[in-house]
Amino acid sequence: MIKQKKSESSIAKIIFSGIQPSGNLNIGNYIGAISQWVEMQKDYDCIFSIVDYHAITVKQNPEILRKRIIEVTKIYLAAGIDPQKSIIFQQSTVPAHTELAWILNCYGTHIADLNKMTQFKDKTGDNKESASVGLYDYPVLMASDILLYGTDVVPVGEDQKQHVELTRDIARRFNGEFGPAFKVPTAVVRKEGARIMSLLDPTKKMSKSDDNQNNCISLLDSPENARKKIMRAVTDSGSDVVYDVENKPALANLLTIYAQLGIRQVNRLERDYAGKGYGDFKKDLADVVVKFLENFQAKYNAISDDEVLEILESGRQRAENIASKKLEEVRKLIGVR
Ligand code: ATP
Ligand code: LTN
Repeated sequence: MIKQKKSESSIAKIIFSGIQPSGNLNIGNYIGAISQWVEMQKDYDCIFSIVDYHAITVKQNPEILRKRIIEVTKIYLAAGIDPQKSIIFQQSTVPAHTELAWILNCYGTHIADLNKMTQFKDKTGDNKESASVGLYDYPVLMASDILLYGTDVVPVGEDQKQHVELTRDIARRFNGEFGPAFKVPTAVVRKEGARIMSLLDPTKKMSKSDDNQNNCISLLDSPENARKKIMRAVTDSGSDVVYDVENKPALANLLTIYAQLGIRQVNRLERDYAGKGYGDFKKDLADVVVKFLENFQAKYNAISDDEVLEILESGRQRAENIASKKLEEVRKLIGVR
């Protein structure tokens, strides 16, 4: 029997994911999200967005934001997202996202849902009253991103699972009221590397919007700066290189980074470093990180801005084509058409 190509099959599953152009993307974003997207392209129809309207839920400098949209696109491309196969587009260029978000604000989302969102609580702390309404409503825009495309699977880091759960609730509620308009998506989180921790505090997530950039290795850090950050990363008491999240959380995090970027399993690393100390381990990890960054940045630097603009325009057209149909169906269901 002739094997059906994925694009000709009617059952190819759909993937949607996105990253905010809100800071310098780091190896946490790469390991937790982008690297699994690259693998998934083989088996799924993929849509990857640069979610700029999510980024403005906190203040952004317009000049920097404009630059970062191009930068994040280049990062997707350098990591191996193939624009011939997958759709790459900028969220704000497809207005269906914000329009559906409004409809879902009215149908499907309860205030009690948003009050449970831990990301909002973590990001605002004691300053909830002065946070933007957009930051509070952020998960509804994310639900609309996902639901517009009939998404089956949403590959994300650990911190985004709750938002995908909410998306499922919203879809079910809407479908319950108006009929089966939306597919109910599932979050997929990597088994290892779904939550890369800060280099200076292993109880905190490595975050691109952290004020202290020594917490993370940016994908565009100079290799030498990255080396320094690894050598300065905190370790735990003791000296044995063993994976023990409870008692050695900092080392466990470094082992995960090594395993993911160096493509060597953690238990193999434990064997390789038996009898050696943290110093040797960190030196080798720094080499792995430097090699990874050099390779990644060579690809990144070879991509021109013009190429990016062309890819985003073609992605916009393909995304718009899918999203506008779903939105029109929803408008009819709720009675505004
Ligand atoms: P910020 O920290 O600025 O709020 P972020 O670094 O979480 O943002 P996002 O754009 O919100 O970046 O996330 C992009 C993707 O990267 C998401 O799928 C998210 O789960 C994943 N991700 C972010 N940080 C990490 C991390 N430290 N480890 C693993 N995955 C991560
Ligand atoms: N909130 C996500 C970014 C994001 C997203 C999405 C991820 C916006 N829309 C749709 C997956 C699917 C984050 O990572 N902070």
